[in-house]
Amino acid sequence: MRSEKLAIVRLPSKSFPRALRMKKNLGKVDLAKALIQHHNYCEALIQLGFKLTILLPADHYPDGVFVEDPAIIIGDVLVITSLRRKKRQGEEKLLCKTLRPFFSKSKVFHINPPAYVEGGDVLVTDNRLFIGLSKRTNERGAEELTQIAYDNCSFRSHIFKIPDSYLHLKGGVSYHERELLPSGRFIAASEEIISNFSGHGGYKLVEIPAEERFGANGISNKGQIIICAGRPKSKKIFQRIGFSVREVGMSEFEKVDGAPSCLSKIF
Ligand code: CIR
Repeated sequence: MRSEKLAIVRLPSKSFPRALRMKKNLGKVDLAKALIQHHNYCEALIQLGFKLTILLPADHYPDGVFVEDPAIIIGDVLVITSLRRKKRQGEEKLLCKTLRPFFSKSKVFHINPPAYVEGGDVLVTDNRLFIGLSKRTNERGAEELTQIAYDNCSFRSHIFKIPDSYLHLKGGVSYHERELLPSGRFIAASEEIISNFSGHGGYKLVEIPAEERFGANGISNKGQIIICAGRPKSKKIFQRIGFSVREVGMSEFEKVDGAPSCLSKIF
């Protein structure tokens, strides 16, 4: 096993301001500011101890910076997914070129339409997957992923429908070192899941206030965590449970529904 975890990121491209977005009223994306924020994000990943691979911008894909979505990694298994929105289709192949050499051939799987799964809908814990059914991930995709995870890693999956107001599961819940951190409408679902397998390793549930959009989303390593700047309540909660918190300004990515975990693939 490698001593350092890798983090793959892709630089924002000139076309990034045309990225898909759920809300039109959050203002125009400022590309220069996005590049600075992305740089700061990369610095924070290095501070957390990740070894960084920075990929060139992909002008053809405005959302190509969100490398979390086209692939899912479960231990030594790589799953290349199928992205639901036409504008993003093709990002899978591009990212696969970078990821594939790290995995043995027999451990690489593909999910193909009409099955759809996006990485933002899949929370990988030490021994389980939580899969959100969303506008981007359908039942067929969730079932195919469940089978791959079970056959190759003996992971069980919990599949649940996420609220329509969220793009992806990880917009409302995250997992760090045995703590499951849900917010708002994800709390009840998480409680139910935990109570269903309390005999299987004890996850601790910590609630994140729903009013802080993306407050639950973060990337952690060795006791440190990166979260979006401007989430004072979430920050306090992460500190209370023992994390040293690094805040990164993410405003330009938030405008197009991006949060810290969306911008990297870590393994
Ligand atoms: C999209 O709509 O696909 C992008 N604008 C945002 C993707 C965010 N990705 C993520 O949460 N994993």
